[in-house]
Amino acid sequence: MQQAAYVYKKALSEHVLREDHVLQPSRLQLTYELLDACGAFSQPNSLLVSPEPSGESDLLTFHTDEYVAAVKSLSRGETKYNPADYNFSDRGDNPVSPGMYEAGILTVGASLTAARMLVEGKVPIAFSPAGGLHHAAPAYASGFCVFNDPVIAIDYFLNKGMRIAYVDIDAHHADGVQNAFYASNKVLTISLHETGQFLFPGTGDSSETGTGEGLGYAVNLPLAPYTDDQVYLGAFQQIAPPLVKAFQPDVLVTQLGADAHYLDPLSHLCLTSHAYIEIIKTLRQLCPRWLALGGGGYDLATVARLWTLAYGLMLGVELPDEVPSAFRQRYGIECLRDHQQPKIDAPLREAAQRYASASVETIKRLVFPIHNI
Ligand code: OKP
Ligand code: ZN
Repeated sequence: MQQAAYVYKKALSEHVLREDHVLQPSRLQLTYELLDACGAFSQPNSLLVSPEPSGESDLLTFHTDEYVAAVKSLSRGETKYNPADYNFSDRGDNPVSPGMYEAGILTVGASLTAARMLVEGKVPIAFSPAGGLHHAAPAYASGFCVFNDPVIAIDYFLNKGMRIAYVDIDAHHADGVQNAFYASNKVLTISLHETGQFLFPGTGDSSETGTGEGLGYAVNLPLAPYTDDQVYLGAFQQIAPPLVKAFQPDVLVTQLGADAHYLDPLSHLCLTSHAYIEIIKTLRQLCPRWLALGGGGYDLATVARLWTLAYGLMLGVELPDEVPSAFRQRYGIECLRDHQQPKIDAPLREAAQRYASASVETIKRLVFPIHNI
């Protein structure tokens, strides 16, 4: 049986939010080409799947009728709706762009295709790198996200009666996904991110733990700027595996944003590929069914390297570090793994360690008892 599906087609990379926008979907084509150059798609246990757009009814499991109609209309260049009412603005994070509706339904379609393959038992692992748009709200765009494919995919699993654990390693708080399931004990959300004191969207304090029946089913692990591999992994390993194991999900959904890397221009977290590999290896062992989604990541070469490493691990193969020469010459990416580390002064490192430890202790105090840990 195939081990892992990669759900992607070139059209997902061709949408332009704005010429100078920091989120460049072309990173997805770069990732695809790097994977191809590394031979990932010719592994016998790899399945490359081309997605179709989602239907409008899929969007409506989370988004409002009015918002879907507004995105569709604005996407065509019409002036019936006021962009500002849905958090769109020309120079801001969420510009109105021609074709944004089609790009949105194709992205949601990719994540739903991946989700369906898991439910139908076609593969144990499915990766939708275009997905992971975790900030979109029911009635407005946010943080470069128009439609919230993680929530829509989780809604699909919930409709099959499944319990879902969601782990989000993007540098930004997974506010849209957390809010959607804040009162539910059928979805455990865990977000690790740079503290909202310094980074968009400003939420995700460790005191946010869910409400009502959902109390203890939202988990936040905020981290300080300059958090490095060792500090991150120490915190991650103490929180994510025990909680996911206690919850016993039917499916693990992960958002694998690559913006916690030290070369990323948007966050101040300082991970290398080493931590990223360890995280992926840990996630892989947590659940027999795994929907992996993409997410943030604004240094194009870093995104391509980290997601190539991730899909290699999903296939269970150790991809060679050295990038084949044709690709190296075309794109200047020499190795998949990092061979340099960020230099962090001792006082900053220690402050980051203290911050991480405090977040971990808060979660252990507020959340662990609810799961009998
Ligand atoms: C999306 B993802 C202030 C700047 C905020 C938004 C960042 C969105 C990140 N207007 N920028 O989680 O990587
Ligand atoms: Zn992010």
